[in-house]
Amino acid sequence: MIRTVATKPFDDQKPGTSGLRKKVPVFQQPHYVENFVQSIFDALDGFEGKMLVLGGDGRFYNREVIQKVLAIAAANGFGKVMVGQGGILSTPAASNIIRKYKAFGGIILSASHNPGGPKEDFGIKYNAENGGPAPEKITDAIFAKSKAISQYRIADIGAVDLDKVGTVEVAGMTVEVIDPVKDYAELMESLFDFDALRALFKSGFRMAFDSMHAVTGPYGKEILENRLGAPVGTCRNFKPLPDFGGHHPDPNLVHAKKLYDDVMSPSGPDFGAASDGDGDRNMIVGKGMFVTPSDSLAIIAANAKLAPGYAKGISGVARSMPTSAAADRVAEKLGVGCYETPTGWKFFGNLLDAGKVTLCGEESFGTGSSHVREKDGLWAVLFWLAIVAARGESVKDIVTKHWATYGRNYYSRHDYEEVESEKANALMKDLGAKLDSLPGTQVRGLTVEKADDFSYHDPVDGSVSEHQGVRVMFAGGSRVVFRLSGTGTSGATLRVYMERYEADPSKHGIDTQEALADLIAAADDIAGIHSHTGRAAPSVIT
Ligand code: VG1
Ligand code: CO
Repeated sequence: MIRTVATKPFDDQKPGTSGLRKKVPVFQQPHYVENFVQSIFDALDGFEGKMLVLGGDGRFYNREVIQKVLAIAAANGFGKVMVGQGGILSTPAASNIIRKYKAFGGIILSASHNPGGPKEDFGIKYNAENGGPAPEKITDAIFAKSKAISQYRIADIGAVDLDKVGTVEVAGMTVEVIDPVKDYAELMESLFDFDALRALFKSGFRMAFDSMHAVTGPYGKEILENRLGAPVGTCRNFKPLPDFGGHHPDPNLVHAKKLYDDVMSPSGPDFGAASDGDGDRNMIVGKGMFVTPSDSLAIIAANAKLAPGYAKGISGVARSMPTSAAADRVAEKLGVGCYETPTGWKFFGNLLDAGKVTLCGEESFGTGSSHVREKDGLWAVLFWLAIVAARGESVKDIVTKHWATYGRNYYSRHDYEEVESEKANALMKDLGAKLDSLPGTQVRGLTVEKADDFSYHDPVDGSVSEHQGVRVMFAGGSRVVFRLSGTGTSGATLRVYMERYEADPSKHGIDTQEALADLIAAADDIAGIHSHTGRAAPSVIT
């Protein structure tokens, strides 16, 4: 039976950088999930009888919301929903399923790298038929619908058994429960030379892959240990848990510190990698060398031909604005296009669809390619393994040689988390007001050349996205970028990104924070971080 339920709008259902993210208790309010899911469907046209892909990162409340989405999709006239077994699909796997089986779109349940649990974070995101996060046009329409909603449609379908692979009919709609790993593993096998990777592990190469108790556990086990023959034990924390074992499933030097320390220890593995809650981020560590995500993009671009899926070369590279310009130098040398987009993977979709770029990356541990329309953690790990296998060199050698060829972009991001929203907004407002007066001034010995608020003109559809971050550029190519996070769920997070280019190889061994000390000080002088927020130091440095 299909019911129409009267409801009232919530005023806070505006999707952020990557979908709607809130604390679990917010989602648990009566009608909250139903309103948002109905608003998604209300913003779309022509899905009658078509297929929806559905899955999540397995965090707390995942199963409940899967059941709700199934019931609302049935009532709204979808013909079929393909759902990952146990309600599980990593974000890149979901993107692949949407593309491979030509679905109308997909709903991904995740708050990515944010903690999970009854009092922690949850999220809902809509991806379009290209497999990528809905563009702003759609997310704006969803928000508009959510502010005007008066009813939703839901079918009484009872609980669908999510644990049994197979097909069932509910309220005139087909639900197919699929193996969440199989299609993704096949895709990886089509891009990389698995024989070469098997040989690498056979030769005694040792790695550790930390899934941080999040969604990539089963993917890592199947691909690395089962298919590539990496020793059992290569995959750590591989059992997805609803609360990620109480940790932040965020692969960086703070939250994956143990992995980093293990790889750095002389008796530890040669190579370490980690992924986040929903499997789209990656961290790469070699012995004696942490690879910054910005460098990772550049190095993958420079070595792309070493993987069979990219043997013909790449058409171009795109990076988010705050990401370092390391990839730009590679694109220039290769003679391919290079694009700078706002933060968030949704801005890469048009460039990928138009064939303008093959590789994309963000400083926030996100790397990906045209194989799907999301960033892809395990893909990046396999790419690094492929490069190591083909070159027969260590990660450290690969990175230092890259710097010697292209120069090094020293890079760091400082996050000030859970700042009171009014204080963060005041900081950005004051900063915006002084932009015009900055060029020509001196700060800590640096001359400001240009200062602006980044706006993006999409070269494919002509759309414009404004206020995407304040950039202060200095003579010599250094810069500082300021923006507020669009994924946080409490207070505001100020992100400050610093970058300095160094061409001279004899100066490539400096500690990053030291190399950027003048820029770090200049950022505070310019934006008054300390005086506005009362914070003497960032909460997270990556
Ligand atoms: C952050 C990152 C951004 C990334 C986004 C989603 O956004 O900075 O680069 O695309 O998270 O990543 P923000 O607005 O908080 O800076 V994920 O792995 O959460 O899907
Ligand atoms: Co993520």
